[in-house]
Amino acid sequence: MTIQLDPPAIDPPEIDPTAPVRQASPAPRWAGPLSGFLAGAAAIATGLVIAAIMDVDSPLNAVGSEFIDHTPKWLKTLAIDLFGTNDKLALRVGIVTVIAALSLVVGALARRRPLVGPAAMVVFGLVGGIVAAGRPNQSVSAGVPAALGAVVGSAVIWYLVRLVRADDPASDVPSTPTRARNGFDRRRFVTTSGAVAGTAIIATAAARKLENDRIDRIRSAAPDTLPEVLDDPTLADAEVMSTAPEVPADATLSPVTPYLTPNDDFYLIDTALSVPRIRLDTWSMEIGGRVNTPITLTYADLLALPQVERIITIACVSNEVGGDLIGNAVWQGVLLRDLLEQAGVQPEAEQVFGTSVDGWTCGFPIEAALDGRDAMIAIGMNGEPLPLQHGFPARMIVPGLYGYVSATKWLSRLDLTTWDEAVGYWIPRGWSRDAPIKTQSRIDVPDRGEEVPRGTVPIAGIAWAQQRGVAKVEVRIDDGDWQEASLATDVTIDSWRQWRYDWDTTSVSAGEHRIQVRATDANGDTQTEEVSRPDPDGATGWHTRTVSVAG
Ligand SMILES: Nc1nc2c(c(=O)[nH]1)N[C@H]1C(S)=C(S)[C@@H](COP(=O)(O)O)O[C@H]1N2
Ligand SMILES: [Mo]
Repeated sequence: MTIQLDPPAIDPPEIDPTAPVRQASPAPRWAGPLSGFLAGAAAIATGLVIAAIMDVDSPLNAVGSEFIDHTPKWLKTLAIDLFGTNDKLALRVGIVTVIAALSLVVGALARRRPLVGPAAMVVFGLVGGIVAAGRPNQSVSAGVPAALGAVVGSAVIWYLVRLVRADDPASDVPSTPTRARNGFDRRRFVTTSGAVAGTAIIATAAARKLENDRIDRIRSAAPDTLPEVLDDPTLADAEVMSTAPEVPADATLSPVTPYLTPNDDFYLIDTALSVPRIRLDTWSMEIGGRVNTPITLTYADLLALPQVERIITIACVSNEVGGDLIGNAVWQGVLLRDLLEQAGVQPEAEQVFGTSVDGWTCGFPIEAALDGRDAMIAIGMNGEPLPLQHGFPARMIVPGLYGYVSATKWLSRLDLTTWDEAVGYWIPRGWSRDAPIKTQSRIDVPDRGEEVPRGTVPIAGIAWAQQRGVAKVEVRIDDGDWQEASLATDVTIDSWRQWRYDWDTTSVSAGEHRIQVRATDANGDTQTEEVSRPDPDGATGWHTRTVSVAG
């Protein structure tokens, strides 16, 4: 016998006609990539703010610095060609773009396979953390910001992707038993995304504020004035005076280039993505290596030593012919030879090897410290304590050598070593070990392509041959005879010399003309016409400018 059950009577569901109709629809295609992007942004912002609080380099900067250290020469040259001295900004933008692109892809993939999201964040965190902890003078704690960034990034991507997947056909997200699937909750996704984006922006702004505070703290630890430079009253010879020679008004002949370069206009070249973490109260530098008695110097020690002032033009080896990676300043500090004499240099020493607080290095021949030139540990620049970007608290300045072999900023150590024992930062990267500054000259006016009037047109600029001195500057128009330019008063052989030539354009043809300049040093050597690139040891060739004479 079969029992037949009556089907139970079911009431038809009550429908509230005023309730909004929720359509069960999957999330739009961009929701996955956006989740990835926001997770990446949250991870980076976390890394920035935690690093700033902990006062360590951010994972982003650490990766950038690592990249700088491993950039092949062709790429560095290309970057400088394309971006000039904005190459660091370009690097930052590049890194952020790559991380953003990867995050978008991760987000898209995570929609199908949710574990990809946190897994990718962990990989980002590991890379950032290991690189940060491995930077010079860093400990494992420098890896913490990246680790926390990975945790936050993982949480964000996991949560957002879960919302995105809510109504995907392939989704394995269980729907709550009490509620039927009601589709992608757009409102919740948008509010959560907005909250993540807003928090990331606030965290980034906070990190930037903390970084600025850090820089202000270093700056405010610096004294307002430099110790006095005192001349020995028994000496009359300007060569051995401690003070710099008075700069006569006629040291300047170029209408656009002051004889002394103001600190704010002075070129800046270094590998540091942020000002190194200087703490003046604990900072000291050591002169060590192959010396009889190593010397440790605090900032107060440096200030207390007899001071000298020297006018020295420093230049970057990367300076192209006609380029502006050169500047002239009054440097104040302590003569290196006096300190080396005190330390007692051992006979095996071949180079003076500088190391900066951030681990950059360079070395120059010991002769350059002892041959009578004024190699110095500088603490002042144009009458002020060294600006932060120029190496505060102390840097090396060696007349006649390009900066990359001599001018260590943010000094930490000077070691007397052999050439084999230590190799400076740029040498394995394709630059010469020995790098005396080459004699060069530059046209500052008229400007490239400028239309010059009929009459007397001043052509002026600078010329330099540090340690030898500039003896002659000549100018020629088109391929005419070389004409001697007038030279400004020679202040010192270690600084540039300005020159000027008055060009009479009354009877030259209208249209384009080519101006060239060349300098001759005090040994009688004229700079070579042969054009060569800055690498490996400085550009050569005559600076040439085309201008046009009014019709
Ligand atoms: N610590 C450190 N010092 C450094 C560098 C650097 O990258 N790091 N660059 C050198 C180079 S290549 C040059 S040309 C000079 C530039 O000095 P400036 O930036 O004060 O003009 O600094 C030198 N000292
Ligand atoms: Mo340089």
